[in-house]
Amino acid sequence: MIAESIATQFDVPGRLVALKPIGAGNVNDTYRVILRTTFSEEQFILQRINQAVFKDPVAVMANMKAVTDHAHRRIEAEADHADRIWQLPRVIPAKDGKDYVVDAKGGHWRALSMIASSTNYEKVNEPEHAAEAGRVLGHFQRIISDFPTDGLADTLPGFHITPGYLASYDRVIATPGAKERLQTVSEARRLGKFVEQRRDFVGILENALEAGELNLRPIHGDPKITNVMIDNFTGKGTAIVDLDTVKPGLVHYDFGDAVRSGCNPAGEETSDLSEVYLDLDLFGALVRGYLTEAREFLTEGDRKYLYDSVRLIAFELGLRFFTDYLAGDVYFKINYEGQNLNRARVQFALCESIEAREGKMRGILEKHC
Ligand code: GN1
Ligand code: MG
Repeated sequence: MIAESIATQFDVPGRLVALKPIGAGNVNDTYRVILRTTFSEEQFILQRINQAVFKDPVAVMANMKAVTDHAHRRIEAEADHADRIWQLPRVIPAKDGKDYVVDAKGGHWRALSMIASSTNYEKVNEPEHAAEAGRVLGHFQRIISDFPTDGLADTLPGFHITPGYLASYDRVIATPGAKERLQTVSEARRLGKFVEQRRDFVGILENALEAGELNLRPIHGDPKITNVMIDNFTGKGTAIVDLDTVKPGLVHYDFGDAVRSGCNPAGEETSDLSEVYLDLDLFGALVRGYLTEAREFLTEGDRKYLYDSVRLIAFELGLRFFTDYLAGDVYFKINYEGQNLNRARVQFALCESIEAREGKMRGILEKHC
């Protein structure tokens, strides 16, 4: 098996004893690798970068290496005053010194250190979990906030630029395959109307950026709840993982993504839309945790757009799933036919729930900001 021969090319001592696929993630292939020597066991994460999505995997690794080196230095420098041990994956070099291994087909693989004694969750039910998710995101953004954005490549052009996703949607709905799905599937037509009613809203963050109200900063890009590691012993957040979308962007993309994934108790994959809503208790807790760290670097302009970012990122992800369903599932991996349509239904239902709670959410933000 190809993953096994790749796993042994990284600079980790011991003999390979097992390699377990981890189902997580809609984009990359991920494995847990276990190696043993006479007296010790080493584990690490092995991933094949999806090159249909990340066209320049070498730049992805350069961003990841530069940002994690910087973040590890900041974590060390602050360690004596921290209320916990913060962790962050480390890029494990290959035996030839590179940060990746290339297989015979040109596929790029990387090895990352594991986060000790911790668990990630698909869903959030407890306000304290939401607070920790907010804290972990705020902490990560804070320790990378002084990393210069011109030191980072744009590894995924158009990522989180909602008007660009709307333009792709428009291209896709004009294709014969999409037309057929829209004709035959009534739920697809309903979602199509949902999109039409929100066309004017999609430019809200990009317009603010262009007007100089917001600024680009290094961001995580994908701080969904499954990427937040919770310490098994203390219950506190200890790390954020999945760093391949770290690049210049708006901190709002991150905040919106953390809220849309961390404050919907039903998670992303439910098929029961009646369970999907934005829980205000979870939201209050997440905002509290986030601002503990983010208060220090958020500007007046940033604060003004926090609510909109939540509505927008739920809408955007729904639009991305819906477009992919109509395009024939070419981007997000699926386990059953119609999964991307269902994922879109969930995010759009969440978006409606966010719209219905606008006043209350703005109130909570004002209280904490
Ligand atoms: C993808 O692969 P994964 O699960 O880490 C996607 C995110 C979405 C997320 C939704 C590069 O992330 O933008 O929010 O699915 N990543 C990319 O589950 O498109
Ligand atoms: Mg990801």
